[in-house]
Amino acid sequence: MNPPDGFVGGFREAAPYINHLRGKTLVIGIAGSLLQGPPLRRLAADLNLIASLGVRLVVVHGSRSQINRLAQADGLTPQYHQGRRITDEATLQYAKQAAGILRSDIEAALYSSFAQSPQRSKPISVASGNFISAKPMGVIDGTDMGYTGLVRKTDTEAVRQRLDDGAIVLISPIGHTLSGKTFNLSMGDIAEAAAVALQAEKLIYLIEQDGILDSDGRLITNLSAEEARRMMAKNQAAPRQERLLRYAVNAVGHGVGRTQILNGNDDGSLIRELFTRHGAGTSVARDAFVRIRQAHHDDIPAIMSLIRPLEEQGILLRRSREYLEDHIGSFSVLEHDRCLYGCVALKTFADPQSAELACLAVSPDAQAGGYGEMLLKHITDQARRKNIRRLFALSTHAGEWFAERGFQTASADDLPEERRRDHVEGGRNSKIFVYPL
Ligand code: 1C4
Repeated sequence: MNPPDGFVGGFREAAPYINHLRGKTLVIGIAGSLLQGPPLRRLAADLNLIASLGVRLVVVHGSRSQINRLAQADGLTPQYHQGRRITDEATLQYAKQAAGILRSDIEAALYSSFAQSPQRSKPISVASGNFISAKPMGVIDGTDMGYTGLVRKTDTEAVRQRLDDGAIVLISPIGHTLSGKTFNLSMGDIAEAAAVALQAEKLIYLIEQDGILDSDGRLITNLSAEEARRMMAKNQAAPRQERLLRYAVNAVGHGVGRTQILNGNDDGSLIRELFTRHGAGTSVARDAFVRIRQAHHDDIPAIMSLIRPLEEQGILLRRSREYLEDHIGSFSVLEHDRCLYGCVALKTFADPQSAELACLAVSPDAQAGGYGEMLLKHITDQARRKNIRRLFALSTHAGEWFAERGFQTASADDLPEERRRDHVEGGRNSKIFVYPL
């Protein structure tokens, strides 16, 4: 086995994601608090890099913390109703001022990160403009929200034109009405509306927490729209997190592929989310019915009918019913609409740092739809949680599939002792792959 090579492995893992995202539109909403100092410089560098790979970027910036600072400098206390800012005349001026300063700072950061990167002869241009029209929020429960507005419409044609020209589109949280009035909008609203209007591949929110947290403060990595709705119904999310969940659910319910909520202070989180299997933060997906879960004894008949034909073709090892009954705890199954479409097992060894991805199968009628990739991600996440450092896979037919996903070729000598014995005695001559975690 070659020594684990972080760069080569990482590059191989990233390549399919780079190909997939080229030409796709991402809408990225960034909290105002991240848009200064080192976080802004790092984000600008990452945005430049992503745009240079041919990904179409629409960036929406927030301005909450900047508006608060301007108001507080004048001795004013920001007023909120139901978590929304009440915008009076003075606050509207702060909002305009903050938007102008932020736009200029972001442009400067994008420009300077370009200047430090060797890859281009010409900076990626930044297009801003009146892409968003607004309407007043009005009076809520007797409280006049003043110049706080809602998104009326996104000018998708204008945005698409700028994206076609190769620009990064930058949208400020300010909108105008046809009668020429200006309203203070929320970054979250605009990003959601733009993602839906543009039918974006992903809507991403960069915030100051790791993502959506459970009641014990632990990161929830995956939520279906249905699970997110349940969390909101049971008031299990803090108010600001609940708002993000609502945006996420609305967006995926209206055609956006996925919503991702990430920590923008975590250096490289955006790159990890887009170009690694592990991803980052919380992912909210539209499909409420596809899920991977721990297998139960009741699943054994369905697992057997999935794997028997593959065993007969010599693709999978033979596993008796007794074996499955004894080892069902190491199996996970993928189900769609309560039908089983895939399975995988994590086999552990005496060496606690090594494990094997085994018995991976996706039903023939569901192949090439990403289920194999989902099962692989599930098992690498599970292995990481168990502090496993090397994930092996042995295969007679699917070597390319693993190589394309960042696995490296290995030899029998690299396998844990007990697996090496079985491999040699079994005489299957399977190819051996390893994925360093
Ligand atoms: N080789 C290369 N590419 C393949 C491929 C293959 N055999 N099968 C599918 N692909 C490509 C598709 O063409 C598609 O490419 P595209 O169109 O996107 O460019 C892409 O992969 C689809 O990716 P996906 O994420 O949608 O994948 P799924 O189709 O959902 O699932 C499986 C991929 C390989 C899991 C699926 O095709 C399948 O179930 N195949 C039959 C079973 C199989 O080969 N499983 C791999 C087992 S290796 C054994 C054991 O029993 O433990 C043997 C151990 C031993 O000692 O030999 C394992 C691990 O279970 N080992």
